[in-house]
Amino acid sequence: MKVGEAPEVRSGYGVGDAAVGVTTGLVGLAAAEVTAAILGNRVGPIDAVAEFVRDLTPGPVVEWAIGLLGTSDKVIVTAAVVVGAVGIAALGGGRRTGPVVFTLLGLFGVIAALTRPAAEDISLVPYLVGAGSWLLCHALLSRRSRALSPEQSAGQEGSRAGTDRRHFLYLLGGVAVASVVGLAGAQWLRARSAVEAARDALNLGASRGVVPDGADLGVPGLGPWQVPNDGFYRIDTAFSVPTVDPDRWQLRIHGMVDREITLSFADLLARERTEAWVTLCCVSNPVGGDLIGNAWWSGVRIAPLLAEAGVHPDADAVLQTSVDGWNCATPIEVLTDDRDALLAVAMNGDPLPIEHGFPVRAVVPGLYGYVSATKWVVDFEVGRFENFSPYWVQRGWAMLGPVKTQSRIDVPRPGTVTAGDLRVAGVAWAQHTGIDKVEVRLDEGNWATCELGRVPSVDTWVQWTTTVDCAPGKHLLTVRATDRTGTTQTEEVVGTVPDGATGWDEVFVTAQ
Ligand SMILES: Nc1nc2c(c(=O)[nH]1)N[C@H]1C(S)=C(S)[C@@H](COP(=O)(O)O)O[C@H]1N2
Ligand SMILES: [Mo]
Repeated sequence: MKVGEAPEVRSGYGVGDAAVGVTTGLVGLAAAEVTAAILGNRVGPIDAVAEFVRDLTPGPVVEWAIGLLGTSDKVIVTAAVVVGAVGIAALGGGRRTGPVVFTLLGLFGVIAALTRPAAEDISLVPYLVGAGSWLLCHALLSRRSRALSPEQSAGQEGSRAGTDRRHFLYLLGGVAVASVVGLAGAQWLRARSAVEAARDALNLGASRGVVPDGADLGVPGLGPWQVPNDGFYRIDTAFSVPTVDPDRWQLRIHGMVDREITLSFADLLARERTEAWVTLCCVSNPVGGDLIGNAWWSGVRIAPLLAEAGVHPDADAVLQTSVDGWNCATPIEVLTDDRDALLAVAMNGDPLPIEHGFPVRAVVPGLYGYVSATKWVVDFEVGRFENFSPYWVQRGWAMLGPVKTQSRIDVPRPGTVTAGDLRVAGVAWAQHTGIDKVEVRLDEGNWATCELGRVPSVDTWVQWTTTVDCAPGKHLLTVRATDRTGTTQTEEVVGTVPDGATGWDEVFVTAQ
């Protein structure tokens, strides 16, 4: 033993030891946080320590810090606890220092947990897992580190010892990175479950939406006229879905206005509520595609809010920004005319699903989502199109995105059908213009006018159906819609970039 200890005494506490300490520190923190997140503990070890430290800090200092950090306080405090713990852990890489440092850190965590006001709700399992990981990881890494120390490998061939030491550093780096990923994952999981709990606790008093008589034709194979939330298409650029606490949500309306307005979620809920059927669709929807859905939205009309703010006469656009930085520009005109352009809080009677923009998103009838339907919306800047460069416009899409009149065949699916009377059905849409007529033709035959479902307004899609006489053999079914301006959708095939696809939807069938 004496011989083994000698090098540590001679070389003192080196960078290698500190690296072992830091890596060990991260491993234990990550293990504890991941355990707490999986167990669904509301307060994790990092939060408990942050609160403990806060309670030990003089009140004025805490107030000063909150004022300084503002709304990013949570992230900064979490980072500060991690940095603090890892800083102390850096002293624990040595063979003698390790057990002392990590036992003390573990005890500190447990004391923090036990002194929380809701201590009985806090499980100590994460702390045990964390401290256990610390001691185990320290034992493994410090032994390996000592074996590779210059003194120990003095007898070995130089290059061999160098390679081993390099591999050990890679190992430390890899473990540290994995731990940081684990920590981030745990924080995300916790934020997500906190927001889910807040969402579950909300009672918005939104109605569920009664499907108008005759809107849903009930044709087998044709999807429902009202699309349920869990079947609604989803498009966004978010790698991890933003989790916004409704109590902290704010919308700021500013820019070319007489009076800046900042609304809280409670402010929004206190305003007059509007509910409407609105069909939302994506500019990236190819002809025949399914990036479209129809729902019952409950929210607050945007027009009166803009009127209160006092939009300057020379402003022509609102730059809407999401909490995740995504943005889009919407014409003032469509936000202030008589259509139901909403800040929606509920979708089909439930608070917005997190994926669909909880707690607040915009819904604007008649425009593609990429220029109007901002999820997790937090900012409205009133201004001019010429000064805005929104997310998708930067990437080659058009500044203006009115929905193009379209129709889709859903029944039959391509393939084999029974010869004779063939049921054909689908949907057509021209939001805020309305569908006047849908026609179907078999091969190069005459266009047959279809039966249309009833709709509550011009803002939703329309179901349509008809039967065609289908002789045995191969056939092509084609659909086209005419909107209420009398315009029949163009046969010209164009792709989705820059402002939406055109062309007629077709289905090949073989009748037997
Ligand atoms: N924050 C944010 N909002 C967004 C997007 C986005 O990427 N980020 N995508 C838009 C696009 S392109 C569409 S088509 C609609 C889709 O809404 P949904 O996912 O609820 O169907 O959201 C819009 N709102
Ligand atoms: Mo979209």
